Amino acid sequence: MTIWFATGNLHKKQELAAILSGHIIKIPAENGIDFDPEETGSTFFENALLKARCLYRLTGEPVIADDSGLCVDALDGRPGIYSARYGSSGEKKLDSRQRNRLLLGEMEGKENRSARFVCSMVLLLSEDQFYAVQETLEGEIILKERGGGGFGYDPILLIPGLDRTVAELSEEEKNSLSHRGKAGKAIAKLLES
Ligand code: ITT
Repeated sequence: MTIWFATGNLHKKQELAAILSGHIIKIPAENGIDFDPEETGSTFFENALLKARCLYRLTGEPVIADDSGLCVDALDGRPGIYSARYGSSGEKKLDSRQRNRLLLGEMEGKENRSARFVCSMVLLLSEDQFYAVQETLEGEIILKERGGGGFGYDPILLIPGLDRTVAELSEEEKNSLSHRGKAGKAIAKLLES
């Protein structure tokens, strides 16, 4: 099946394409579609549905959308749905490394290091027919970045049972336990049924 993925994030595309390997995953940027909807929702789910609907209106074909982020307990769940924009304002845009440094700075001296990645994923089959799943990957904010794999906040989330950060996992290992991997597998099952 050919499915659109409502994302501009190539890392997300690579991860999801590995899970939905029996399907063709198309993204707007690789198909000449200008796609950058304003994420105005107040939850991961609202933003995922908003992105899915926006691309469905442009393509008229089944769409998957993912809204995800890092929720840190000691920061009352921040950066949460604002993870991609954390520390940015107006012209000032931070890259991943700068965002990680900013977050480690905010976490200085905090005893409670618990945090999780959250991924809300929507499979939209037509304007009013969709399936939604939300998954997490539990971990702890490490003191200093570690690892060169993955993307975004992966170098600062430690998986305590493995004593490795998400950036120290192979792509297969990350997909086997990550928020996006688990959500993607649930969507894959739906597509098979
Ligand atoms: P799209 O909206 O185009 O899909 P995006 O990167 O802006 O791409 P989000 O709005 O969902 O996606 O923001 C998610 C941010 O949360 C992302 O930019 C990363 O900073 C972070 N994030 C999400 N999943 C992650 C993962 O698996 N590993 C590391 N960081 C992740």
